[in-house]
Amino acid sequence: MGNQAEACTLADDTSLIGHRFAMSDSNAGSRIQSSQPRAPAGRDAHDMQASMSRRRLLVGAAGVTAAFGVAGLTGPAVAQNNGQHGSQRSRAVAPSNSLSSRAYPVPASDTDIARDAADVPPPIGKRGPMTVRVDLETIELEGRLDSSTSFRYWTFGQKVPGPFIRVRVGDTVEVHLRNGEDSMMMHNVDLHAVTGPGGGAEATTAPPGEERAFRFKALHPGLFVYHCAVPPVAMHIANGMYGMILVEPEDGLPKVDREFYIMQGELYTDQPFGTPGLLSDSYEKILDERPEYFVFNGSVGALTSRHPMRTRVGETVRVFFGVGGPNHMSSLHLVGGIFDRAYPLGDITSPPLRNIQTMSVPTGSSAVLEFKPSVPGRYAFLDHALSRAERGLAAWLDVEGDENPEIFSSSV
Ligand SMILES: [Cu+2]
Repeated sequence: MGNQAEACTLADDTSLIGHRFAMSDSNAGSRIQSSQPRAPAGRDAHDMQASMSRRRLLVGAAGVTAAFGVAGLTGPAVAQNNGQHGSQRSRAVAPSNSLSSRAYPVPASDTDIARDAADVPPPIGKRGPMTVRVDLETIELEGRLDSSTSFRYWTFGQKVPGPFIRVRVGDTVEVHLRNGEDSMMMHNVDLHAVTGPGGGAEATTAPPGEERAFRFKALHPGLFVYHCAVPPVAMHIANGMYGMILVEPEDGLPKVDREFYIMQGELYTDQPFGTPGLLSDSYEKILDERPEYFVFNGSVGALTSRHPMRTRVGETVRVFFGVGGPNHMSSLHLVGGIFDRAYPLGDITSPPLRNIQTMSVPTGSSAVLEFKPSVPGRYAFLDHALSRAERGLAAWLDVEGDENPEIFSSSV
């Protein structure tokens, strides 16, 4: 295919532009497939300035589309953009490599994109099936990645993960996706709870400033991942576009005292882990599946120093856990705790596994974990692939209450 041949010659950002052309086409399906970007050749790190250049280029590209029409998108037109972008990119300097940035340091954004794990809507309760409207807004924003590091996230609702959606089996769900005015990219949503083409992705693909909607019937109970599915899908997910939808069974889930919402993801930055300043995304590292950061709920410290989970001795705890990925599965472990019940793969209707030390959760999947802390203290959720703890992956559960020396005592 012509487009495919062109895409081979393009650097990543330019391919995204190509994709944006494709997505403006009403017959975009085949073009989406054919405009998959390839690994960039020697891509430089780019900073916000470069990102803004990309935005200008995208706007410019849209103009080209209007002038020539998508059918008229020819090799030379794309090559022109590519050349333009190349010159922009050669001027882009990563913050960490810029000498002037040491003399005039710009503080990293402290905007908190981390979703509090306690941000879970209440159980559905007793009711029959009904029609439920879900509104999602996709927002791109610079947010805190670590104490002195920020990143330009792509989000559902300015938080990572996106909002926890809660419906009942048999519900008709009307999903409205609005792409923010300031977005640079197309976005959409593929919900794994959907039975239908693309999980709703094609039906919700929206350019900046526009809204799309579709409707589905929730046929299967379970805990399902949703994510943006605009190509390159891995990049949209890596940059923060994932969340979960719980489809409760007819009688709901057993009552517990606390419910928490945690998702694991990876961030691929041009700059090495720990570099201060605004970091840029690395498409090359995404293709190589070599993340710099592993995070729970979007950022380093999201569920430790920022929003630690809290409970009390004797309370029942349920964790809705999912892996956005895009590439690395999780070996979820609670240090100093054992999961009384674990529902693998988001299956909440089969009998649970019992007495589980570490739960294996694939990407694009989930697990429900239940336990009752009996000894106070600080507990940590980790991926037992423990190198990832050195790259940001940890969450704290603080348990308050009376000591229970019969079960645990540090003095013998
Ligand atoms: Cu997206």
